[in-house]
Amino acid sequence: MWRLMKIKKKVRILASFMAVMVIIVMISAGGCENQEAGFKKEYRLQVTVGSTTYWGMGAAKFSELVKEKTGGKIIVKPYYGSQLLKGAQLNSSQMVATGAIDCAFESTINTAPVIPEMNIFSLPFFINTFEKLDALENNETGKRIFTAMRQKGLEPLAWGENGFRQLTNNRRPVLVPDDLKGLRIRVVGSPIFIDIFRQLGADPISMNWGDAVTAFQQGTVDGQENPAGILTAVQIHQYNRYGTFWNYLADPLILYWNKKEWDRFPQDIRNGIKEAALEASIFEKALCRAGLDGETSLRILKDDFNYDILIKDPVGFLEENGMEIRFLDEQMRANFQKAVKPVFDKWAEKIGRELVETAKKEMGLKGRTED
Ligand code: X2X
Repeated sequence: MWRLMKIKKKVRILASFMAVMVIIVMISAGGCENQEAGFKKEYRLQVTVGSTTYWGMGAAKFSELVKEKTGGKIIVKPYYGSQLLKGAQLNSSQMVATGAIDCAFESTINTAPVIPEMNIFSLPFFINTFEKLDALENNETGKRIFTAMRQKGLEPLAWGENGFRQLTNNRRPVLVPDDLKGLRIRVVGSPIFIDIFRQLGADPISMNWGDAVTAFQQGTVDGQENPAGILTAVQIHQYNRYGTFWNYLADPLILYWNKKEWDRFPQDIRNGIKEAALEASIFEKALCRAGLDGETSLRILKDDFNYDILIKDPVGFLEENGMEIRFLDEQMRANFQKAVKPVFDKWAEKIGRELVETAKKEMGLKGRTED
């Protein structure tokens, strides 16, 4: 009798142990994979900046559209503020290339460590209008960059935009190169940025974006350079009074995916994600250009996305908040261009003269030189 009870107890313990094991196996299977087709429960999207920036809003749009266009099979979750990289934005492309992160909505500046060709957008005083930028993205220059990405394990899906980068500071108006002398300017830790600002006589301080915002707040730098959409989102007028809108270089974004993972997706899933990327990037670009390209982007937002953007005139917004914004005319731009020419030449060499020449042709600069 005693023996029988002992056996029954053992069986009960064993049965509950097995039940727990079955539950654990079921949870972990459901937790990692969408069982039906072997998809992950979530694909992680690296985003450098916060969710309230246009760039961040573009990431959210992409996530929403991917879910819709893949019938809920693929869930992309944006991780803002470079959380997945503990702030180290320049590691982004390497992490996606190795598959540690699935995908990114990333600046060409932050992707340049893996794809040096992307420095073409950071050549100082080279690309300065939306038309020229579009011409590069949509032609041979853009194709060559996409090919280089595939060779390094990154599948490009669509061009987005951060915008033309503008200078702000809390010391004085910057209208000629000499005005930059001695100014402590926060820049991204990408070497071309250090070169440009050193050449212009400033004191460039490289730091990640997360630290940069703290540096503005604490006044440990005199200024920074970023596009209008970031400046309004971060309320730069609270820290910097002077703005120089000089379109000194372009900062496109690219939505990209780890190539190995991308190649394993079935065709219908790839089509769905690609469509989502193209649509989200049209929306995101229009947010970044709104009020800076006449009526064009404001109309796209209203007519195609039924979206009423809050800040319809970013320059006016910064001025209303106390900033003094200056635009550089052709002659003033030419002065900076001349001052920074050694850096242009050094980096044109690194990028590859041929690609730079292709870009010049595509921008209609044929027969003219940059200096
Ligand atoms: O760090 C910056 O300045 C930012 C947010 O613009 C980029 O990621 C390039």
